[in-house]
Amino acid sequence: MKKPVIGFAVSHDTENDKIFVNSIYLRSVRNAGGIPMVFPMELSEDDLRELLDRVDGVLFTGGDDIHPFLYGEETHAKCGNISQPRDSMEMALFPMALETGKPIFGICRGIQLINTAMGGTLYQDIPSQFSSDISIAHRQPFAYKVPSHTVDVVQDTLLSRILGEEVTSIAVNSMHHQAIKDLAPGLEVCGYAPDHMIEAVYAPDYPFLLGVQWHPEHLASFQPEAARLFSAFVEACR
Ligand SMILES: [Mn+2]
Repeated sequence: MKKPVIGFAVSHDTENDKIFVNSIYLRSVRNAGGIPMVFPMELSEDDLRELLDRVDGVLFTGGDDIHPFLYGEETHAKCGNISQPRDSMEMALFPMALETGKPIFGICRGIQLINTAMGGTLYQDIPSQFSSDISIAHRQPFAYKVPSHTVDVVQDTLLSRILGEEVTSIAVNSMHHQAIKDLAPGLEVCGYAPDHMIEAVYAPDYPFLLGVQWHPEHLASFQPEAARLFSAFVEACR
């Protein structure tokens, strides 16, 4: 059987003007049966469309913050670094991919990109903008491969179908200082942290569109739930 090719929207090291992707993302897709292909930035719309034609699905990876102008806000004092070339490439790629109906998977910044591109907003800095009775470390103080908080899986959603309806909670890692504030129209929540932070979203009216706020690529080699996210995505790309 032909293997699905997955197009990767990757990071931009703005200081040295280099693009890069953590190999563990590529490994997770390879282990799930896909062939990863890295998309460059600064492409014309026509070239981006050409490239999109040649892949079976798109994965938006983690990375720097998204420019707050893209969701109609001024830059908060605690907002982090942004990359205009990355932002414009992804903001052009996302609606294009959506038009094709091809599977879309967003991880960390990826879920935030999906929400922004569909018209939602973000907390620019969780510690100063989000409060809850329960204290959850969304920027965990230990290694990525060690889960740090749980996510409640909303039943009868894409996430619950991927994990199996018997799975009501999963342990995830957490390395984000931004998160979804106002959910975009067309998206629904399929996972919440115990402090009610949105940790996973999907689009009920789209074949396969999943965003997760954690980093399953660091868990997929030993946690079946994390591996299942990649295999479900790659399967959807077949
Ligand atoms: Mn989190």
